[in-house]
Amino acid sequence: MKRRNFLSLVSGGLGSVALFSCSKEFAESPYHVAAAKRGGGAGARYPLRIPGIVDSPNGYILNCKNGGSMDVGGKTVSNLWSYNGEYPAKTLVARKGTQVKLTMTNNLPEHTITHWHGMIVNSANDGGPMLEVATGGSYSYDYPIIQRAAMNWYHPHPHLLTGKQVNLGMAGAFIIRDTIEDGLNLPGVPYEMPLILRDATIDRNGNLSYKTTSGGFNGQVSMVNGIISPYLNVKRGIYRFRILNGANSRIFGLALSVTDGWRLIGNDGGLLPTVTAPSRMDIAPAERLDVLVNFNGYPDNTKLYLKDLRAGTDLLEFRVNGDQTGTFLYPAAGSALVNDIIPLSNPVTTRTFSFDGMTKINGKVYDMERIDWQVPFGQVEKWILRTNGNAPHPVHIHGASFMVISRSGGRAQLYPWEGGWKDTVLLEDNETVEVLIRFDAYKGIYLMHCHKLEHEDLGMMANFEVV
Ligand SMILES: [Cu+2]
Repeated sequence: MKRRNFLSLVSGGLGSVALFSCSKEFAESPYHVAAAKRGGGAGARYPLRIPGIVDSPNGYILNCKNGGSMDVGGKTVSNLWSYNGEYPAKTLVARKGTQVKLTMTNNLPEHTITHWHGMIVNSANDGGPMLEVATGGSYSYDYPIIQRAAMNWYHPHPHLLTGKQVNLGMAGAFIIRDTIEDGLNLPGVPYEMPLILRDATIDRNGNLSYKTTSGGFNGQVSMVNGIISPYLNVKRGIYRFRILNGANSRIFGLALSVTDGWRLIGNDGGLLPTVTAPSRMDIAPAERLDVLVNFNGYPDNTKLYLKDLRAGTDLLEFRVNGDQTGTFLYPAAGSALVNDIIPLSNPVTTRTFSFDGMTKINGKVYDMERIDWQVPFGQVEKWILRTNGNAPHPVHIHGASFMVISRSGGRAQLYPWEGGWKDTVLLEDNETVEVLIRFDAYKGIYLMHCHKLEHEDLGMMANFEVV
């Protein structure tokens, strides 16, 4: 089939390309100069975009289209691919126990399908590559929300083209609410918002430039909610930031410019049992953090920063002015938050998965037609994820959340944001990570893959079947 020929062509052709080289095209871009000069909050900043909300999507239409324009902070890119013309796409919000009904229409010049990352849905609603639709087609989704409160997200998941479509602007947040969260007095809108982090390369024509490399896309500027060098006006009080790493490949090392200014309360799978206050949180593609930031006590006109310690940049500037209306939870580090998580234990079966090179799992490149293993419904299993090199590999599993129980080799530890329920876990070089997982919602075909999207598109993905 054509797909296989294309894959072998790509993997053969990329061997000679230097990874992370700065292209000539980019070196000439005015953004490069601006980005290089930025640091310590200097330079022009632009208002953070806060995506609009679609509450209880029922009949909502996600129109996938290309050729849109977007303000990225004082400049406009004109080759956006998007859901309904916006990046980030609308934040969908739905409560546990409700039904979601929406339709994706494909007005892109190539096939696509939309995946609900982190949502526990049956395989017909999961949006994997086997369900992709051609230009002019559509796909209707209809699924119940059966999981706890969390921030998930949606993005394209077609065969071979995921990295490109996400990079050109297709992604949005999906927030699930439930009664446990309701009882915690957490900040809501306008003091709660998604912060979708990513990187991008803007070419000299002012367009988004996506070039795939086997090492992963490495953009030259960072964006928060699609804005380069954003600021956010905040009031003295508590804010709830729902952070998503929406980058193709980049890992962010997040920190605040002040000491002890935040609390980690949740991650991929929702609220955590215990509140922590890590000074730094490294977040890989597709991982989420639920963070409370305390802006109390700062005089008017104070500026604080959300920093990326890996790139040495200030991702987002907070400008404090005035007082918040209402008072919200800001728990002490170490305090208990929720008690609805029942840990998995006593795995019946152990499976080992080796993430090999940049294209394979257990020595195999993805084949849409091949089911690589079967998992009994309702059974607790231990999955051992390992890599020998060519990491990082953020490993994502569809169809169930999992619990990370150990990491050996490499960093040889677990982090506070890896507690509770996860759907994506980072493997750095030489790391072995053990997770416990149980598929107890639906039988059917699901995916496991590297969420470095270039690795995914090159074949570091596998189908399995819950039976
Ligand atoms: Cu990978």
